Amino acid sequence: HGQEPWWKAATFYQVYPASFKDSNGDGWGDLPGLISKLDYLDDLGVDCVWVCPIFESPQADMGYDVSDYRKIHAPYGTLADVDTLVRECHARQMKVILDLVVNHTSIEHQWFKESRSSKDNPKRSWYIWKPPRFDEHGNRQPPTNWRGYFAGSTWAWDETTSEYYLHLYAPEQPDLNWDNPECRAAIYQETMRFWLDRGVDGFRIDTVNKFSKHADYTDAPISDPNSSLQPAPEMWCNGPRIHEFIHEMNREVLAPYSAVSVGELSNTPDPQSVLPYVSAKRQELDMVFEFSAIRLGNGNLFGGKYSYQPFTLPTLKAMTSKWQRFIDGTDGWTTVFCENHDNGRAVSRFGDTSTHEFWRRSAKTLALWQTTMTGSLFLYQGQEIGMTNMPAAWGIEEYKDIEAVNFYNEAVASGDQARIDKTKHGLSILARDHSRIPFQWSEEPNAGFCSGEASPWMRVHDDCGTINVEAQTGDPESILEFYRGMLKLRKKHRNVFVFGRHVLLEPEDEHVWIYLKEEQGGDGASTRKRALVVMNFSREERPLLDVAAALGCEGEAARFLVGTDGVESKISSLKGWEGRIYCNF
Ligand code: TEU
Repeated sequence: HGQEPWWKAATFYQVYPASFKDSNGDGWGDLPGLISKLDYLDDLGVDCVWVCPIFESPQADMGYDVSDYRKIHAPYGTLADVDTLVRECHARQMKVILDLVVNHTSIEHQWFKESRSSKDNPKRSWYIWKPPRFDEHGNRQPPTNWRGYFAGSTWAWDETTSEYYLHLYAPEQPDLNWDNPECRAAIYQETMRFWLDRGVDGFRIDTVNKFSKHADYTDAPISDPNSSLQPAPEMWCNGPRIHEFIHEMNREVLAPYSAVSVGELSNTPDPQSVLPYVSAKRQELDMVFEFSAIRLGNGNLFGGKYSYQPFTLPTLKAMTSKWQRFIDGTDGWTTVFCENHDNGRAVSRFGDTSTHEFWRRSAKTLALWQTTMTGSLFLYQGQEIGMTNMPAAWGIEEYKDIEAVNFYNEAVASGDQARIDKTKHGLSILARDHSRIPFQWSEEPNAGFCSGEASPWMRVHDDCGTINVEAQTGDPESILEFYRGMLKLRKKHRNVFVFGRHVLLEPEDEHVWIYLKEEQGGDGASTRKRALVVMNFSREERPLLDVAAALGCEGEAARFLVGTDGVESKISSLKGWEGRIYCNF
């Protein structure tokens, strides 16, 4: 795979800048803080840093509401700090990508201020405006019955011109109208070329499949008879012109700069609809995040999101395999991840935090899972030390995210205690807040995230005295050192782990997860390199299958490669939450 682009075998690391490292004692992470930790990321084995939105923003949705794409939100630092970040990353042979949020802007963006000022403003059609409807009593109603992602209607009434504007997320996040060519040109120029000219290497593109809306703006079918608002993702996901827009963006900006692109693509469970985005010959995106596996446990889309749905290991395996295999035999590419800033912590959701020992073992097994999968690997800050969800004992006031707050308030407004309890329970597992609390650097006050005198913008985890970078550095048993080793191993055997074919074995086993990774091409099936990944996703000891037979080789040739317990275990059973890799090379 010598000719493969750099981003395929790369390890990406997502930084949530508000919570990574505060350098000036205001309790809010910043760019100088991030820069001071680049050696840490370099030592871990990171090749590319993805920084979540740092642009000027009123922070209605943590910077996913941008009021000026060419300015930095002051608490993060300055443009000069971004230049330093780019330089310091490149000096370490690391790349850096920014978050591109162009489905919507903030209501404070100049474009929107102009657009809302009058119906004949030149930027009026840069956003999506519609007249009201009226019910039989003559009451004003929004143009459609659509429910937005953060609860409530997707339409906000604007007095100035007596029309509604569309917002799929918060009312503070009006949707841009991609059908307007001047608007698209401004996006390419001001939000993309501006940063590429400053040396950034590409973008994670927010909500990339929602730029083209279905033009008819009709009501969504009733799926929730108890509500006047209905989920309507089919009205705005993968719309009629989406591939035209993404291809244009590629031709206009991404390709000329050789910029890497990873699109965030939700509500698209059908592989046939995902492939066109990532098929190389179509020249759209390099790769996308698909969320079926990471969304397990979420209730149905929209209103029911925080009604927790337990799931089994076979379901997780099936989801994983589906999205490992969907590029087989195509020219597409995929991503590997189990955490981000929009989901609860993986060890709390897919692992076991009931005891210290199970926490450590299961976090390492999750590491084994992630680092042996096909695609570009994305780690989320804190995953490498096994950071967990916020403690169950914390009150609802510790949840700061607009989505969590709105869903909770909606439940409270219903007056239905069962619904309130259900929502609280769901939030305790799934809320976006869990991944947004301060990073745990050390056992110092405020976990070393900010100075002891400062008050961090979110509460620091009670467990930061034991779960932190300092405690794990150099400890051969630690999650952090395990990640470090696995990231090296993944690259060393990239033909197997990064580029190999994934084959699921024993799909119905409720406790043990087993898959083969097989090098593609080569001289023939018998000499092809193969690895067998076996992971016990339960607390109890489980029998190990016949490894040599599963690898398709004679007993002598099956070799132990690595395991979560470190040294080779001769025991023919797996301890609770133990994982191992065997191979034929
Ligand atoms: O998220 C887009 C999105 O649709 C979901 O994945 C999101 O997590 C939400 O919880 C759905 O209920 C992206 C960003 O990752 C997210 O942080 C932003 O809030 C959102 O876009 C709006 O910009």
